[in-house]
Amino acid sequence: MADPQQAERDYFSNEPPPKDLQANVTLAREFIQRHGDAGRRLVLVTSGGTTVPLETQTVRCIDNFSAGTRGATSAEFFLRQGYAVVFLHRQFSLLPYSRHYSHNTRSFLDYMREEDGRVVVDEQHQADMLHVLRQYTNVKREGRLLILSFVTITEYLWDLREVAQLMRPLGPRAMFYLAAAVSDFFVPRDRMVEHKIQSNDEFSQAADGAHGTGRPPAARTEGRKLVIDLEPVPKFLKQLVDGWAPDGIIVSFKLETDPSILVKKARYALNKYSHHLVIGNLLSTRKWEVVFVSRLEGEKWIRVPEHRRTKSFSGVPSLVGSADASARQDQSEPSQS
Ligand code: 9Z3
Repeated sequence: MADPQQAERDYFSNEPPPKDLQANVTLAREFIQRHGDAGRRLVLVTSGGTTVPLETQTVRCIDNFSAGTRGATSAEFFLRQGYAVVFLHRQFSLLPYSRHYSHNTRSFLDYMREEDGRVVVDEQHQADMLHVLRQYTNVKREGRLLILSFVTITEYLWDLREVAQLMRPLGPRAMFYLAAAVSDFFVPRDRMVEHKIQSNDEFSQAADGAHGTGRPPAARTEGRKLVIDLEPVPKFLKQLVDGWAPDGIIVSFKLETDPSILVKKARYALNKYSHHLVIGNLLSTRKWEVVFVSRLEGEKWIRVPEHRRTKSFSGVPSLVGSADASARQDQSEPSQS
């Protein structure tokens, strides 16, 4: 089996860092140091899906399912518990606090009206919005939320590695809560075509020799077919646990669609990476049941009782976490990013 450290070295030497990496590192370093010095617990919450671009000048990509609800909602709960949160999310996916008023079928403008030439919030939304606004303002005043974003799998992995290494000195005061839906397969840079893949042979780029490697591009047209031949993403969780932040508390998520393998796969991940907790969920029931798999407690299901599951705009029942305003807002199912 390939040496994971070698796989990491190869990955990061072949895949160029995102343009905003240095800016992100500068922000994260200041944030982590400030809260570390204040003795605060820090959590890196990842959220939303990573993409796999098929072309360097990207027109098409493969996406991973996630609206960012889990990550954005969890971030609010961590903030409420006093954590400082680095929120590494897919650009334009849900954000803590603003999620209550975005991504649903209602425009945020529908919460407002004009009164004497001024914008005011409708009476029926005053209490909920005030509640959310107060939490948001508090967090902002205390500078406890740092928002960073990614789009592609490579951007995600570069950001994750840098932030994890910055958090490493905090030891067990640093938590990693990996809710982002991460691509398992990708197109390596040296097998990526520059321009938009053509459906008409006449305009196709050379079918082999991507970047002069002599290897065929990973995504190409053959006749009238689009052939995509992806390579595995290195198992970054192993690197996180063993190298980037060995003393941190690491919580990973496992998303499946087949109920018969969910717990098996969660246990497998726990054994393989030896981290603290795997939270398993099924795509179709993720809003109201999850399974916690850990060495200390074994397997534990957490379910929202039937009577507290509500119908969302899309007709899909969703989780109502508690009686407060932020949880009530979970009733609105965001549209997919
Ligand atoms: C999850 O399982 C998240 O709970 C969801 C949340 C993506 C289902 P939404 O954002 O959905 O609320 O719409 N994330 C998947 C985590 C993942 O991809 N894990 C990888 C793996 O298990 C890497 S740790 O291999």
